[in-house]
Amino acid sequence: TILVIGANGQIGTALLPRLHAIYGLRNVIGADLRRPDREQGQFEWLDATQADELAALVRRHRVTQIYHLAAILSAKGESDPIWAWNLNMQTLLNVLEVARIHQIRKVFVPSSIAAFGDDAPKYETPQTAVLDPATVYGISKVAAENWSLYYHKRYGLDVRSLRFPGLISYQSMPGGGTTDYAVAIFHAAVQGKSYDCFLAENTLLPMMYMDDALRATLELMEAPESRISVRTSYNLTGMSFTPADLTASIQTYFPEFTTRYLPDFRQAIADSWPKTIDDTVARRDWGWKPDYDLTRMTQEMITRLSAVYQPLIHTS
Ligand code: VAH
Repeated sequence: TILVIGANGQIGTALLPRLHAIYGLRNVIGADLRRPDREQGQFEWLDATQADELAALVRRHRVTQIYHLAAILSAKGESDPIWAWNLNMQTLLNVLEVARIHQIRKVFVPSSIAAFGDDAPKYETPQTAVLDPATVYGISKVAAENWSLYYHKRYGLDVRSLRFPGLISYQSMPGGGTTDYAVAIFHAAVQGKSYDCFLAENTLLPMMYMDDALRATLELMEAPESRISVRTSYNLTGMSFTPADLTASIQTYFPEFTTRYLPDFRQAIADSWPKTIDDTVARRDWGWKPDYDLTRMTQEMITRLSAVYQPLIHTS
């Protein structure tokens, strides 16, 4: 059985249907502390900070793989650093320890470009760099990378990881991420509203459409263990763009659409991150290649969200 912890988060919500298609509804368990917006297969309430609850669920469902997708993101984490650190780290350590004890075959633990700080090159940020993250979220991701490496080297645990860039998706509402402006902007545009962006118009950030992120995750998890040379976390990217680039792309569909730029505390978080990522190692080790560029992502997001917001045409 495949267990998805954080099933109701941005990645979890989009990943579940993919796992159902591959493994079948009966072999996938979604677990979360938050209510699902809509039911997607088997669901279990789980507080992953409680090791005994996690162990009991793993035993009850004979779990063989774990996707650990629960975490407090960068912007939200800054509101209560110790709480965010404790939640991100306690859940991670519980996952690694339960996986070791129950001989879980494979574990996926996402990292983020938030693991990089000002001591890493901003352009074509390399796989190996000094990691001095500016946020609690980033600190917890660097710690997670090192704990994952430790459990692999000491116990042979097959734990795999990707440093996701900003992820854009239509399946869930924008959350506490610094890159979530790139999701919220589409919700505004398809409703005919303008958008107040919390980042400056020229803020260049690495981004990826969710379909690419899900495919990268599954391709990494299906790669032969002999191909995996990175046990902290692989650099990965789809594209890089600025809020101005994204606004211009949206305006090809909604010419009247406008964005106002009102940077807030999240600007400093974004400025500490890479602007473009070098993901050569992922391409070399397991054949990574993105499918979505800004044009294709914009088309997909507008099509999908228009269907959500388009009031049903009443025939009566
Ligand atoms: C965030 N979406 O903004 C997440 C991600 C690189 C960004 O880590 O916190």
